[in-house]
Amino acid sequence: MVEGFIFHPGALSRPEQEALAAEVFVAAEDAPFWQPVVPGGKAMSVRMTGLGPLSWVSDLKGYRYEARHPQTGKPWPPMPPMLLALWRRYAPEAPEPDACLANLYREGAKMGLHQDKDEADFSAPVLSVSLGDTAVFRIGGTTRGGPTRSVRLSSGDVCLLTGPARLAFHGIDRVLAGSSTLIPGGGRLNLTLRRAR
Ligand code: MD3
Ligand code: FE
Repeated sequence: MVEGFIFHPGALSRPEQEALAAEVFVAAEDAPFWQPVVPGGKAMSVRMTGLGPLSWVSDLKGYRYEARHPQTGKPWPPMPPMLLALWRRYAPEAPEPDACLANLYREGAKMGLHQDKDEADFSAPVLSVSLGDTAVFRIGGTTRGGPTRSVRLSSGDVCLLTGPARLAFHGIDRVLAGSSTLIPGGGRLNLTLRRAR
């Protein structure tokens, strides 16, 4: 396993998972999940929204962080206090996150192997919270084509990406449909807290 991948399985209780998922779906009434297009022109299978001052967006022009929802033009809804509390608990030394990306995986959605390099400072960690169906997550090293490992991310698991793992190639090979009852309509919700700027 690449150094700096810190896995906290079962970090959130079922009631905490329910409260967090509910908070995100309420926020999504204002900032709907949308399907980003990558610069090559293909739509991603994952749907996304953001919470907090900034969130990641993609379109034909490229990838970047923005303060507004690309479809509504409105600022992203506020960062849920529960998420800030998790960041303070698992990354007490790090500066406060200014972005939360919410990835929604409905049936069949996946995410190809990539690096997260659109943030200004890679010394800040990324914190991920998995909710709903179990994902088959793949993580490698900092060069494409090297060895990778597969890790199952289940509802309530938290992982912190620090040090070399912060720039590791990673992706979601598949999501095990029906493995959790947490998400209304089924699927998986992944929340990543980041320091974008
Ligand atoms: C390793 N999300 O949003 S979470 C992403 O499950 C992303 O939706 C996946 O990759 C998901 O960019 C994986 C675990 C994760 C998140 C961010 C990372 C692993 C990471 C950033 C750097 C290295
Ligand atoms: Fe990523």
